[in-house]
Amino acid sequence: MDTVKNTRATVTRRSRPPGLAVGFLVGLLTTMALVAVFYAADALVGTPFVPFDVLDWMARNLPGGLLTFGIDTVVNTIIALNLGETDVAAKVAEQIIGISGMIATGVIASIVFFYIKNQNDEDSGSPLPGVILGLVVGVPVALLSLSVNFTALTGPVISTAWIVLGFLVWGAAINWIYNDLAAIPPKADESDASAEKIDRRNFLIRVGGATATITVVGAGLGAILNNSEQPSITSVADSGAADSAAQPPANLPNSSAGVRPVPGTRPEFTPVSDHYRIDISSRPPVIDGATYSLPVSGLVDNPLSLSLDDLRNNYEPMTQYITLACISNRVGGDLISTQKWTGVSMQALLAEAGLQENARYLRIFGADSFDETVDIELINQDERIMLTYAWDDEPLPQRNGFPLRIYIPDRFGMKQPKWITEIEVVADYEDGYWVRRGWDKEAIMVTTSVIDVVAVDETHEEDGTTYVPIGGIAHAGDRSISKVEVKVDDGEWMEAQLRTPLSDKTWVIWRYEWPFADGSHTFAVRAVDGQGDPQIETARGVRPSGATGIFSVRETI
Ligand SMILES: Nc1nc2c(c(=O)[nH]1)N[C@H]1C(S)=C(S)[C@@H](COP(=O)(O)O)O[C@H]1N2
Ligand SMILES: [Mo]
Repeated sequence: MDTVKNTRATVTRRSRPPGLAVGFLVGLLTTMALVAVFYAADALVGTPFVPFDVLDWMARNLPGGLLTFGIDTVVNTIIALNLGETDVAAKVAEQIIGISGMIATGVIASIVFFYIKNQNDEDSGSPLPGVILGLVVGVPVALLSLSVNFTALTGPVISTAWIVLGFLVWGAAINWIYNDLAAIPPKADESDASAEKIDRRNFLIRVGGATATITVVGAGLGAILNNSEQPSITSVADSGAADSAAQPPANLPNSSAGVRPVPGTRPEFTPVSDHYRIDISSRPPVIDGATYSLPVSGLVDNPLSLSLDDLRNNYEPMTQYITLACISNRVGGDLISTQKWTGVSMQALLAEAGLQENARYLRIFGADSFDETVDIELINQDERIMLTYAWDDEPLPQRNGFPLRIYIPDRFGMKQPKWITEIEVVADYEDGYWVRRGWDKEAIMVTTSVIDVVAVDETHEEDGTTYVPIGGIAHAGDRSISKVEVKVDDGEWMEAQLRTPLSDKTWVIWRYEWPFADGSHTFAVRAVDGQGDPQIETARGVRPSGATGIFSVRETI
């Protein structure tokens, strides 16, 4: 046995070692196969899908600025390429980044491995270097997955073992491929030099075929399983809400409002399934509502443990029409939606828990390791702050925070945790998840207005003039909207009509009848909030306090 190995080693030394380009190729092929196997196993039995964990770990641990830069780049690309809704496309893009990141890691590790093996010609073809490669990459990745993954169905031991095993096989395969490549016997004369090349090439083609088969079968299997599972996941989560989603509720509080939305304006009430979704994880947490209970602990006289039924039955329900927006929403962006929220006033909950004298803040934790801090003073002043359990009279959808999320008027979404698992009453302030990453501590909603449509199909005549209705929304947190004005080209700012909104916390639908003139025009809009403060006209990016600036659109009519 020893003799054989030595012979191979001797041969290896004399042969030209496989180049780093081959290391690249082998890394690419084997890592893609590994990703596919992880993907299929995830779909099959719910083991962690490593690339998403790596991404989620990066999201939580990279400096906030860097991460935001990454997200911004993705969102910019989506907007530039018109790839559809920002939230959906951003999630897909994040997942692609995660998968590419894992493949890049595997490729780099493989190149380094080829390099080290090439330097070290005493190597005997033993499996040990492959094991080392697998452990060096696999163990850190397994630990990282352990620290962020909360959606795997397998427990920590099996999950970790599975990831390490996957990387061990991957490392062993790279090592084996290297050794076989290096051992392909050199031929003495010139004409055979090309024969060697062909041998190696043939070998690589076989390796390529094998890994490609694993990749395609794994990815295909995973995709089929995931697709067939999708409906059951959403039906558990949305539990019937989807049915009512297509139609807005019949009895909206402003159904008698005189000013009608211009056709083409976004729906005044966002169907539940169309509500935007932004959160820090590749996959939203899944929480079992039947066994769920919410601990309210810390500086309280009566620590609480509240089931969903407790919240629904033992407290006065409170319903509010609310427009929620993400602080990352651009001027005119789609990360803003309007829903009917139902829950329990935080004032009632805190009264029941009995605050101790030094109680100042609530630390609120989400199942995805998200957290925020709410000032108790703010709650004392504002009974509208509520623990929300329903949207549109149905349990919260899974992706929007089932079973519980908080509502805080006038604040961007980043201040309002979803999937709440714990509320702790504390004495000292602590920055929340996005605040620690450089975003605004208060995150007060910025006054904004948008043109949704210049309705050239809806013209009407009056006294010989043709009017084109222009429509859109304006929003200012809970400050309501007192005025919207539209400007065409270099004309005057002209006042639009305001439709009675669903509530003083929702956006306002507006319309303006524009005396038609053909050609190419620029339409702009601006709003004033209910306190008389005009929206900020200076263009400013989303970070750290939300985007400002005038929305405008150019149209040729
Ligand atoms: N637990 C948790 N809560 C969260 C987040 C999150 O990532 N995790 N994201 C926040 C942000 S940034 C926004 S904009 C809103 C979005 O709520 P939605 O997805 O229901 O629209 O949730 C907030 N609450
Ligand atoms: Mo957000």
